[in-house]
Amino acid sequence: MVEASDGRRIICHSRGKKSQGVVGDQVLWQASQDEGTIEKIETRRNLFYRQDDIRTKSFAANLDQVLILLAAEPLFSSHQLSRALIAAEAQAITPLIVLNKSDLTEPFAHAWQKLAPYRAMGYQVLPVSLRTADDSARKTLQERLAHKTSLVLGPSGAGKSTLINTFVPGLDILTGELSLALRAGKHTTTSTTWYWIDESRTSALIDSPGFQEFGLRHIDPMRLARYMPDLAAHADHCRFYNCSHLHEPGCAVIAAAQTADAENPINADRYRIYTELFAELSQSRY
Ligand SMILES: Nc1nc2c(ncn2[C@@H]2O[C@H](COP(=O)(O)OP(=O)(O)O)[C@@H](O)[C@H]2O)c(=O)[nH]1
Ligand SMILES: [Mg+2]
Ligand SMILES: [Zn+2]
Repeated sequence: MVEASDGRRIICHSRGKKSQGVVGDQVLWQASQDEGTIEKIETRRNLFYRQDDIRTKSFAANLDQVLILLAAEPLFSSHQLSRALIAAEAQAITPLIVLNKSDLTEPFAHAWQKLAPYRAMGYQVLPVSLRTADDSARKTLQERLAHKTSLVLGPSGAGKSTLINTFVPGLDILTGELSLALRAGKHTTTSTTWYWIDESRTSALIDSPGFQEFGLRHIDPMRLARYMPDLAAHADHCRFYNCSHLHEPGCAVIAAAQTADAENPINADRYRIYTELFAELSQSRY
């Protein structure tokens, strides 16, 4: 689907057999009766994708930020969150973490605390309650989305559909569809959709499934630490320039992970995530 400069949307076919275009691409296209042909895909500013053992799955191109939507309930996984953050860092795309369901007081306090290491390593975390009238938080979020293209990622039940409904006037997509889909034994949607959230069409949200299996096979394990800001802050001080931060003597990352009260400590959970990912990414290299 191509959107023309006047806002019309046209079904377009690619020249080759396989479609190379992804959501967010800028293309040159040519009309042919009521449909069209994609002639050229312009050079991408960035491409956000995941990769498992067999395939590469592109989420979207030309992004300004990745909005990682988490919720107080169901409680998010730090491992999954870290994977998404690493993928964003690897493409130099700014992540924005949004923690939804602040109306659920106790679970929210717990989730907020669980995000403390992420705030300490420099990530912004915005608290919101998308379902209730939480106008100031919503306004802050709206400001952060203005004049940007944001890819929305998050586990099922976090409130992605609610977010889109909140910001897209007149839209009413199904929320809470996970439980329904599971009951019917169906898979949830696999398509990626672009939504303008303002009339001037300068701010967009991209809704995309795929947070659950976030393959990072494209990342060299020896570069992993530099995509984890809490580890990266120490990695320059290791004795060896090619330190894996797993067992080397004089490793500043291990030292920081072992010192609970250091100025920039590495949370035990995060170091464990690092070692798990390092093992996973080393294994899958040929
Ligand atoms: N308590 C509470 N529930 C919410 C909030 N936002 C969304 N929900 C509910 O959480 C469930 C999952 O939301 P949905 O938007 O479908 O999540 P998705 O799976 O990420 O698309 C739905 O029942 C929503 O009504 C919120 O701010 N507070
Ligand atoms: Mg949904
Ligand atoms: Zn080291």
